[in-house]
Formats: sequence, C-alpha cells, structure tokens
Amino acid sequence: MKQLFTLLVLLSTFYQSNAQTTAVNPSIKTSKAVLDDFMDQRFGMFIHWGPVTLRGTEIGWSRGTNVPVQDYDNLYKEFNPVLFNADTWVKTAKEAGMKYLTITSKHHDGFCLWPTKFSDYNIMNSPYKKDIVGELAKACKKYNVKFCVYFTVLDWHDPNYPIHLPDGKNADPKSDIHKFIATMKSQLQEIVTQYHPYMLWFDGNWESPWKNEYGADLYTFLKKLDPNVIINNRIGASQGGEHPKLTEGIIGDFATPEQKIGELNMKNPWETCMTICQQWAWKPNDNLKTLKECIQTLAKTSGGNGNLLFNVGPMADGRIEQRQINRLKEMGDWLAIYGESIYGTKGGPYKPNEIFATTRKNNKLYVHIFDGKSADVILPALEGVKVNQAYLLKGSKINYSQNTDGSIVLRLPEHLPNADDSVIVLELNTNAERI
Ligand code: JFZ
Repeated sequence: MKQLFTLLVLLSTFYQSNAQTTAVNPSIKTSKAVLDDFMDQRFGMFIHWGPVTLRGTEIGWSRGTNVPVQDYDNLYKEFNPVLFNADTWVKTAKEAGMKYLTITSKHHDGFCLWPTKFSDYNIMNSPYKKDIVGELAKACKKYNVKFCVYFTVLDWHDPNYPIHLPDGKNADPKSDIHKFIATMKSQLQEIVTQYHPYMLWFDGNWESPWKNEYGADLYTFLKKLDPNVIINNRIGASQGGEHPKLTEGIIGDFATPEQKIGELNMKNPWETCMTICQQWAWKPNDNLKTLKECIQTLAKTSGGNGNLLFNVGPMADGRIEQRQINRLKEMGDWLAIYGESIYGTKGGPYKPNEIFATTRKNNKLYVHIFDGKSADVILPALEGVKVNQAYLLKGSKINYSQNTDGSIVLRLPEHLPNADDSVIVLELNTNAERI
C-alpha cells in the first residue's frame, strides 16, 4: 500500500514537472494584436537558398542521397552568387504584392547565410563573403516589406546534433544535444538582435532528439529577446511526422500546412507554405505553376482565413529565374486590381471550393469566382443576411436574387473580367465579419 502511494506521488510529480517544462507561460505568448497584424498581410515570399543550388537538387534532403556528403559539404567553397542583389529580390516580392519575406538563414544542411560567430560553416568562408541575411533585412526595411527568418532545428551537419543524415537513423554517441542547443540559441540571438525579424519560421522538429521542453525553453528565450517576434508552430516537437496543429497549449503562434491549402479556421492563425515550382531549392526546368493555380491558391488560402508563404528558389548565380519573376508579377498585377478582397480581410463564412471562395470585410462579402462557365453561382443562406447590392469589384452591377430560404443566386455575366478569379462584391445588410 505504502509502495503504491509512493509510486503515485512519484508519477504525479513526474507529470507535473513534465507539464511545467513543456508549457509556455501564457503571459509571454505573442499578443492577439500582433498576430492579427500578421494575418492581415496575407501574402509573403519564402526563399530557399544555399550552395546546394550549384547542383540543382533539394536543399538539405539531397545531402547524402542525390549528392554524396563529401561533395555536398564542399559546395560552399564554390558558392559565389555574384549576381545576387537584395534590392532586386525584395522588389520582386513587392511587385508580386507580397508583404513579407522569409529567408532560409540555415537549412538542414547546416550552412549559414549570415556571418555567425558560432559556426565556421557560413557565407564568410565562401568566395562570396557577404552577409546575405543582413542585406535582405536592409532591403526589406527600405521597401517596407516585413523581414522574417527561417531557421532549422535539426542540423545534419553539426557534430553535436545526434543525427547526420536525412534517414533520421543512427544517433551519434559523440553528439551533445545540450551543446547543440547552446549554439542554436547563440545563433538565434545574433539573428534577433542584428536583423530584428518580424517572424521566425522554425522547421526540422520531427526527429527524436528534439523535445517539446526544448521548444518551450527556446520560445521563452526568444520572447525575452523580442516580446513581439512571431514564431511558427515547428518549434515544439512534432509527433509522428505530422506538424502540430495549432490548438490550445501548443508551442508557437501559428500553424504551417505545407504544400497544401489549410482548412477554414476562424480561430487559430495559419499560413500555408507552398512552392511556385515543385522543389524548395532551385531545380533546372522545374514545373512552374500556372497563373490560375497561383491566383486561386492565394484566394482559397485567404478564403480559409490563412496566409500564403509562396516559395521561390533562386539560382546559384544569385538571380531568381525570369519565368518565376514574370509569374510573380502577374500575381501582383491581379492583386493591384483585386487586393482589396485579399489584404486585411477575414476568410469564410463559406469553405473555399472549386467554384468559389469568400472573404469579408465590414459589410462586404467578396465572392471569388473560379469557374465562369456556369450561368449562376448559388451561395447557401446565411442567417439574417440580405444582399443590398452586388457588383464586380472595380466593375459593373451583377444581377442577383435571393430565394425565400435566404440562398443567394448570382447571375454571372457572359464574360467575366478575369478568367482565373473575378471578384463579386456583395454589400450586406449587416457586418459580414460577424456572420
Ligand atoms: C520542411 C523541409 O524539410 C523542407 O525542406 C522545406 O524547408 C519545408 C518548408 O519544410 O518540409 C518537410 C518536412 C518534413 C518532411 C518533409 C518535408 N518529412 O518528414 O518527410
């Protein structure tokens, strides 16, 4: 009996201390005001870049698979992107209508794009010898684009990190995770204090050496450096390969569905990350998404109340491919007309589908029409909602009717102004955001 009691006491203290070490003090979590501001931005540029672009294979994952480790780890000695121009990249993002930019400061291969004092495996030891992260931070400030930094948790290159290859096997007995975490904190301290990122995008949290308590400790450390820095949900440990969904008690501020559009969620912030081609890092002749896919992805993401972090992989010489720049510019041209229905809106109340997605602001419901072939688009009834006016955004009136059950029938004109996404504005009798 006494033994059982001792066991229960032991178990309860174990669970308590576990809960204490993994939870983040709610008072330091990023405020709703800051996260609302982030979600108003809606569209950002993701950039995956590093010496691996000399091979055109995937960043991190091709180390020890498509490219032998010895070869991969020496690529930096040839990395000399003389045509890199931070202003040009940031202008490309700006002209695409992107409001923020996230650069891979360090990916799973361990190479650092800034002159860190805590690893020699960095840009200053390449022939290029310029601070890429710093130049981008400066250009973002100049063009009023919010500057954000990607940083991997796992580092297959660092001898102190237990795992050294993408297969996730064979923990190195000589490694030291606590030394590794100390390096990581020092590097992140450099990043936060030198470049003042608006947001930090963690990744590589799915391997066994990483624990939730490390994530909670790191979150707390970073919020002491900058109470307003936004942090994604890949800072805590992810179980079973699935990135943690953003529910109460999770570490991090927003969810990160990858290569797919997140589901409608009015409660928890989320951001889809997706590639403009197929690979994260540059690949010659990679499949470029059509303009229709690009625009509809952005509209469906906004319609689900999420952000889109759209990835480009620049080339080894420092340029973004012209065809990618052109595609981004086309998105910017669409946004120059239809941006009102994207930025600063809320998603819902309908779930985005193949025919339409909706966004809303004040008393306006924006209906993004993806399929102009049908004569009518029917929106299910919304309780107490009446349509006072319907018109094409920046265009003419639209005929509509409202059935006795409240459903709304929009009669599409024979020719819609935009084949990928024309926006119909419905002015409602009530605040659309409160539906
Ligand atoms: C991760 C990275 O590995 C990838 O290179 C890119 O940076 C992306 C934004 O994030 O994506 C993953 C994460 C996990 C797996 C594959 C890709 N996985 O567990 O197979």
